[in-house]
Amino acid sequence: MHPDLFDALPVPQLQPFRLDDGAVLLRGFAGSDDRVLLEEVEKIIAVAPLRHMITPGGFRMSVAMSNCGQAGWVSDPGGYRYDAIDPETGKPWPTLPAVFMELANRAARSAGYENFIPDVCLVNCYVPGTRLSLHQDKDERDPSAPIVSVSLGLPAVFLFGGSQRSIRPMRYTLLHGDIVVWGGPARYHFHGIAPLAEGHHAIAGRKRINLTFRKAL
Ligand code: MD6
Ligand code: FE
Repeated sequence: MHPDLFDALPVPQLQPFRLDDGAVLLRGFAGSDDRVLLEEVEKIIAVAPLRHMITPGGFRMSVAMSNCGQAGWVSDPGGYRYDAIDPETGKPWPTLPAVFMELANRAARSAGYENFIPDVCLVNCYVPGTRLSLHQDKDERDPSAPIVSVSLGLPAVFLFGGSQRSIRPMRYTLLHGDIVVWGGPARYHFHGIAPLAEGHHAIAGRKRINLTFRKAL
C-alpha cells in the first residue's frame, strides 16, 4: 500500500485529550469532512484572497490569511481588529458555510462548550517554513466563548504555553482532521506554530490549512 493512502484514513478518537483546564484536542474529529472543508476554503479564497498581513510592529506575517463570516480578523500597522469589510477587496467577507458552522458547534459541544455559534472563521495557510510566533488571542469581545481550531493538510507542531509568555510551551503535533477547542481558564494562553516541515499531503498538497472559529462580535 502506498504510504500516502494512510493520510486519507482518519482515526477519530473517542476521548478528548486534555491539554490544560479548558483546552482539549479532538484527534481526527474533522477527518470525514476534510474534502468538503477544503472545497469551501477554495471558494472562500477565490473571493477573499489569502494575503500576508502586516503586524502593528511593521512585520509581514509568514502565515497567509483570509476570513469568512460576519467579520474578519485584520492586522495592519494601525493594530489588530475585526472588520466587517475585507480591506483588500472593499467587500464583505464570504459567509460562513453551513458545514463550518455545524462542525465547529459539534466540536465545541464535545469539549463541553454548549451552544457555540461562531461569527468569524479565520483561514490560515502555511507552507513549509511558515511559522506563527507565540501570541494570545484577545481581540474577541466575549471571553466566555471558546475558540475551535481545525487542522487540515500537513502536520504542524503546536506550541501551547500558559498565561505568561515566560512559561515554556508544550509541543503537540496536530494532524489532518485534528481539532483543538479551548476556552475557560485556557482562553488567553500563549500559543503558536513551529516552522512547518517540508512535506506533501495526499489531499491538501504542500500546505497546512488551519481554520479558527471565534465568537468575535
Ligand atoms: C494554527 N492557531 O493552528 C494557529 N488560536 O495555525 C491559533 O493561533 C489558535 O489554534 C487560538 C485558538 C486556537 C488556535
Ligand atoms: Fe491564536
